[in-house]
Order: sequence, then structure tokens, then C-alpha cells
Amino acid sequence: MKIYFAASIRGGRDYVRDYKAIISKLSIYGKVLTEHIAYDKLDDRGENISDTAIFERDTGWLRESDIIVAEVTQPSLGVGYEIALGESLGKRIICLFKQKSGNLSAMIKGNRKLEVLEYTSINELSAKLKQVFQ
Ligand code: 6IA
Repeated sequence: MKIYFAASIRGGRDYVRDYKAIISKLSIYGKVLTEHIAYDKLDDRGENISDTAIFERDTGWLRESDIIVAEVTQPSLGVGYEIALGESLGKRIICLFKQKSGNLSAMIKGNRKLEVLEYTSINELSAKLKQVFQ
């Protein structure tokens, strides 16, 4: 099972600790193609990669993934784009939204093709992910 995990990068990094915990939970069920999303300092990786290369690489991984899990609490243009691309490719898409963090966009909440899982803690989310993957 190849899992494409999407989460905010330039949209803001307020929830990076949650991203880390979510990736660790997802790893139980398959190979997370995008583990770098949880790196504390993406800019310090020393990786000399252009935005074009990031786009080509990430959309390539998205195409080869079996499922997309998008953390949508922090609004991100890139994550929104990845969700729409995944939908157009017919992928199963799970959106994770941390409750009490504002109101989720109607473009996500209102799309019946997306599965939205709301959570307040990683333990709670962990149980919900178990149901998704089993
Ligand atoms: O608009 P955002 O930056 O918040 O979009 C985040 C989403 O786009 C993530 O789900 C990623 O899959 C993808 N993405 C955007 N920027 C990067 C990135 N930058 N690396 C990997 N994926 C990305 C790294 C910059 C670093 C080498 C300096």
C-alpha cells in the first residue's frame, strides 16, 4: 500500500508535530511516500531542488499512490491542488481535520467524494485510521 500524505508546507507549519505523529501511524499500514512533510526544517535539508522539480516529483508520487491522506487543518494551496488532482485521478482520499481549529472549507467538507475524518487527539485519530485501513 503506497500512501501519499499531504500537508501544509508554505501554507504554514503550525501542526508539524501532528504531521509527524500521523505519518508514524500511517506507516503501520503501508509505505508513506512523503515522509519529508514532517521534517522540522525543510529548508535545512540542503536539498537543492527547484519548485518545478518538487511539483514533478510530488505529482509523480501522487499518481503512483494507492490512497491519499491529506491533513487539511491548516489551509494550503498545495494540499488543495493535490486533493483535486487525486480526485480527478479517481484516488481514494481521506481528509483529516483537527476539530476546534476553525471551519473547514466547503470545497472539502461539501465534496461527497472525499472522506473527512475529524479528530481532537492522535489517539482518537489512530482508531479512526484503523477503521479506514482494515
Ligand atoms: O502550498 P503548500 O506549500 O502548503 O503545499 C504543500 C503540499 O505541496 C504538500 O502536501 C507537498 O506534497 C507539496 N509540496 C509543496 N512544497 C513542497 C516541498 N518543498 N517539498 C515537498 N513537497 C512539497 C520543499 C522545499 C525545500 C526543498 C526548501
